Amino acid sequence: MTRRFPEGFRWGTATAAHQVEGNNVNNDWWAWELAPDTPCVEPSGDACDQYHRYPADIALLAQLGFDNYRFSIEWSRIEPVEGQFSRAALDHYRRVCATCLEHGIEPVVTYHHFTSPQWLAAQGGWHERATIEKFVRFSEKATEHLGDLAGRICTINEPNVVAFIGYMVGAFPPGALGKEHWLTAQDIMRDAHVAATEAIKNVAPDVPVGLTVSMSDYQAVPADDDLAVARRDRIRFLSEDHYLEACRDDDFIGVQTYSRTRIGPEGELGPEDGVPVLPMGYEYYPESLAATIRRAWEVTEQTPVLVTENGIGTDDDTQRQAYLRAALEGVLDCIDDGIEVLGYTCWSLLDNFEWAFGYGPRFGIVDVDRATQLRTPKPSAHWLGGVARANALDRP
Ligand code: GCO
Repeated sequence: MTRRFPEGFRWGTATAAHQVEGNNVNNDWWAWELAPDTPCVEPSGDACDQYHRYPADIALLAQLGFDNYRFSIEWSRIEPVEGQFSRAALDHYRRVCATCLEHGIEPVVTYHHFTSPQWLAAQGGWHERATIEKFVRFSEKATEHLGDLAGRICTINEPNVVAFIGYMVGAFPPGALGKEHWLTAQDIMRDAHVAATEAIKNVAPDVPVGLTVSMSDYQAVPADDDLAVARRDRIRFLSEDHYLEACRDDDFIGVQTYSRTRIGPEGELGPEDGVPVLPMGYEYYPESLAATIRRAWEVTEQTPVLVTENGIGTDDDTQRQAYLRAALEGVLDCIDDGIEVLGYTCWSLLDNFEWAFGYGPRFGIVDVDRATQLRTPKPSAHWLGGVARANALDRP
């Protein structure tokens, strides 16, 4: 049996500047990786050297069968010193967009994916309200330069992760500063998204603009326990709805999902016995994608959904393919139920720098040899590219 995706459904993969470009020496993450007391296992170094190798990566993506590429532009390269914009860096990203278009690929450009210029971090970063106007100014500049080539723009990637993992957990910069700073950063990032969207629209009214949110299938355990349900709803509000509710008028909402989170009356429960656990520490749970698409659609009051990230970090590519297949079955179920899903983006094109985890977890559908930078598509890349080309999922 074959299940078809709607006509015009987009198929892509995603990467982020700092995870693939290499030598982003001017941002807060570079400093964080090299600082002595952070949980980072290794520095990003050359990463995948994509700053130089993007033409071959984009050609490979097209050859595999995809028509979307989600990547981010590096603020610290474009504005290395406050107020000084690098024409050369902007031209670089213009060439990246142009190369995508030459290969029939729509560029989906993210303006902020976890990294901020060191000068911004020194001024307080995302817990300072003044950051909003700086991000707006950067967004305007970027859009003036790239807006005519961008197919779609994502303002901020996973603000909920930047705020929580940065300010509460302390695994991301600036390091744990406590609850008050976390909640302040949440508000500022949400407001920055709203302000940047308006600024981008003023420059490029026709380019769809949205936010990407890290989502989890939050489950109360037991499902009918009032305390567990209340706890789950509170966590879900703080980490997801806070943003989703601000995206009701957006052109799309970017859903990024990897697993589920089980919440009991006392708090988070961790993996269930018998469910495989991935190297990232969470469960193999492909059903989470459909659950989060449904929630995003509901909470945003029907903002069209673009899956902007989904996948797993694993050394077992057969497991990855099974995960992607199951997740895509869920996407089809959502579409059957009338939810507008615009496309699917796999995280990631390349094995890359997984933040504090370093190069251990392998999310790529393309293997990267760390010594030679040689790219080798894994079987899952050929398989997913084939699904993209057919715009359909064959059931074995
Ligand atoms: C994310 C991130 C990626 C991660 C991916 C895998 O937005 O969380 O966008 O940078 O690498 O999620 O953990």
